[in-house]
Amino acid sequence: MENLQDGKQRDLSLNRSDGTNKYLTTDQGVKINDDNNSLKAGERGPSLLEDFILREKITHFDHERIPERIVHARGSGAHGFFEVTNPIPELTKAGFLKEAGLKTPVFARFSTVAGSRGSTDLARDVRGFAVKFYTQEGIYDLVANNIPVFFIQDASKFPDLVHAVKPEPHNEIPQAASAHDTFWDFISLMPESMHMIMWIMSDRAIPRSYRMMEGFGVHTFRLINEAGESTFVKFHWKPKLGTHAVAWDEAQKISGKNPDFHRQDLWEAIEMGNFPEWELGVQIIPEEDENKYEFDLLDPTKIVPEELVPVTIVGRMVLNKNPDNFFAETEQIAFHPGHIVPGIDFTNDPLLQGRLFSYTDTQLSRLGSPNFHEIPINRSIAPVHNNQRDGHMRQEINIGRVSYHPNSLGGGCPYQAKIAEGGFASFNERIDAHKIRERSESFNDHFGQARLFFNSQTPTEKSHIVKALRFELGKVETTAIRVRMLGLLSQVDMKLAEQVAAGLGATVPPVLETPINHGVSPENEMGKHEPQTVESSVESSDALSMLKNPTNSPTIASRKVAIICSDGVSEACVMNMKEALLKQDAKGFIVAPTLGNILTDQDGAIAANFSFLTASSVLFDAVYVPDGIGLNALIENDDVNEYLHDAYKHCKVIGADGRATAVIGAASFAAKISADDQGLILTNEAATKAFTDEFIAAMGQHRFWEREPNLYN
Ligand code: HDE
Repeated sequence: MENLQDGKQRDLSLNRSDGTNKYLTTDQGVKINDDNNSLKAGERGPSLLEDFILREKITHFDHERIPERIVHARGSGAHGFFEVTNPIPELTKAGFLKEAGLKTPVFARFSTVAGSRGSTDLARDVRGFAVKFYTQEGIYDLVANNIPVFFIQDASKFPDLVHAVKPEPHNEIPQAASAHDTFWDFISLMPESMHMIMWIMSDRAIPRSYRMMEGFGVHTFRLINEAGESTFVKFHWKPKLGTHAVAWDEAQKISGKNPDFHRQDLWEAIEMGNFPEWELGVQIIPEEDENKYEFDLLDPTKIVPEELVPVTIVGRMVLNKNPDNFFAETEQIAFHPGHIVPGIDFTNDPLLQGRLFSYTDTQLSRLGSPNFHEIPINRSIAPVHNNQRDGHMRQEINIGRVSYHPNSLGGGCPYQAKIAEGGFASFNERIDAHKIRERSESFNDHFGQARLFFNSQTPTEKSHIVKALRFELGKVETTAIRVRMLGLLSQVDMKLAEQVAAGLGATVPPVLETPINHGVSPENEMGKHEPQTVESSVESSDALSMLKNPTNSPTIASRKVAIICSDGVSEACVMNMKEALLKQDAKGFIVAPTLGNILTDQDGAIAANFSFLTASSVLFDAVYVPDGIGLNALIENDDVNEYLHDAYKHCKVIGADGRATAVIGAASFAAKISADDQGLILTNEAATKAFTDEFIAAMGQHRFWEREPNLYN
């Protein structure tokens, strides 16, 4: 049972079974005497059909898999709570946002989009950031992403987008990757995707951790207050640990060394008590400002720059409990942007409107029944009474003869709730329009905010975007697709297009070829839906840059350091570093030539956490080589060289003290080391506090990207 401040509890023991001290039984409760042998006609004879124990076990096994999510198949989740810090009752009547200190249980699931359930966590991809709030007024799902815009403006293009990015249908290659022809073919014909392309080619698409990602509701929603008045709102999650990424080369290597990197990171952080935390913020836009901006609030390819509307923090989310069973909880959880509670409502964003159909529909094929709301992880803590009945795997035993409304035989029950009693009523929006299949002209700007995003990036971030585009388009085999993309990029930033072109051995086409069929009907192809650039009224926005992000704090909590050791290592140095890291809630791990004990310079022993074979520098945030005797063993070790080489290449902090500085001196990159490199902490003294202080302060900077050659200059 989860105890929450407001007294409401979510019964986590529901349907739980741990089997401890219990007999093994069949599904019908019959105790099993022999689970190792099937029933046979004689010792060496054939198996008998009558063996109900064997048949039940195998039948269940044969049906263990359910269809994976069509998108967002790969994900990880955790339980936690949401707590209101700054209530906004004047804007919303939603109970879970109304009262300071009120806690609501949540389950959050983070995911990649394109890959299958077993694919790598480190794919270049948008991340899902879905949160189920078990509120006292019913389930509210905020089904968000870690990028605030989307590829397309209308739901009807979603199946096309997903078909294009998924592995190609003839050979099912490549897995969990957008770097292939069909994806870029589609994108090159869909100029509306250019803003999203900027984000997805940025380091946002390769987060260091789920715990270090922002989350965005993408669409504009509505908040509704007691008086029935509406205010437009954009939702933001801001991570307490800041927003951080890995390097692209690193991401690819992590995918080989530990494809569960993000899953394990989330799991371990929670097990160690480093509970991930986010603030929930809202951008509040009064109804009368609906048409005030140069972009349309209903267009999901646009953000509302924080310079125009600041983010107001309303609460915080803490994830403090891992699931007990991945399948029962993380796999079976069913999110739906249409799960809303009184006080929140939709807008007419045509992408959101399509989503409102899709999610329940997909649960029917994925979970197999309209009763998916009865699965424990999906159950509302608010009581559920209605006349929905029967269906596959129905759990509830409805009592009585009445299953319709209105009725007199059941005394009119269950009865409708008045709005004042908490009954949901949709916002009373006036609609007076023609029935048309059209895109609004206010959605025509495809480049203005792509440019705003690009202009807001630091030189390092721009360089990473160039590199990502060179990689992705470099994997495209069809020249015409590359050229079309260069044309579109030139509309965002000419130098960006030129730098990408240089990496592809191509040139930017002089005229933008208006893509055929770019998401409009044939009548409109060359007419009023020409892609446009509307200059943003904001020139640059720090909130869009990860490196300039004002919410990033220099904490190293939960970061991991590889301490490279061999026999003769200085015990004082190892202890000094480990203790200093622990004080910051970070952790040092001994990595050595083999597992088992390492002998110290004091003839003591330190147990290795990993051998060079079982870990890799890409799995750590920093590398430290402590002083010691016999360090030649490390200098001559190819694995150590690779550790240091990768850490240097991925712009991580590298530290060495005492005689260990010679190990860095012998590393492949030694000749390139610049005196200005603040990420290389080298000192001749051993085990000093000054050294660990400097090392930790440098780790707080996350990475030293200045080491890399800049591709955008
Ligand atoms: Fe989703 N999306 N989506 N999506 N989406 C699904 O629902 C869909 C979109 C998002 O951890 C599916 O249960 C359509 C935007 C997340 O379980 C499916 C459209 C955003 C998750 C579906 C979109 C999202 C999903 C697949 C365009 C960011 C994972 C399995 C109209 C705001 C939730 C499922 C989890 C999952 C449809 C676009 C976020 C098929 C049709 C925009 C985080 O229903």
